Amino acid sequence: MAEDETESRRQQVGATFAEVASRFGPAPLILGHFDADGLAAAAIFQRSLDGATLRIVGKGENPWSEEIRSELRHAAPGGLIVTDLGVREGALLASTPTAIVDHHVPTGTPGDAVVISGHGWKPEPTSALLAYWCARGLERPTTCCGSPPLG
Ligand SMILES: [Mn+2]
Repeated sequence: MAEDETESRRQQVGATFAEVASRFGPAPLILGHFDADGLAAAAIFQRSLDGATLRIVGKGENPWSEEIRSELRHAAPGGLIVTDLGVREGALLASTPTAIVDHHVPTGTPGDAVVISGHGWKPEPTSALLAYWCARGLERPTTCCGSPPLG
């Protein structure tokens, strides 16, 4: 892929995520896959969002299962980020701003969640790279001299 196309995708990912994050209430919840990519993505999101909590989704678990949906209803987070866990059919948690950040083959439409998917891009980004681009989208401009938090 040409360099300028990657740059435009990076900016688009950052802007899309910033829009969802602007609708989050306090204590957003991050759901992340337990593998290396999912953990890295989840760590980047947790570092970039004040007050965010983290729930690692383990082997055999699936966010779209009734078990985890029930857990989400009880947790009632101010927002939801679901990363490296696929894109499946149906809303995960009603009336909660949700970002799904992933690179696997999508198999459905997750309600009105905002989907940031790198699937099919060449080169295909990891979830952690997408998370990094999302975090960059939240950075405030620095007035002087400082390094950006995730620069
Ligand atoms: Mn994974």
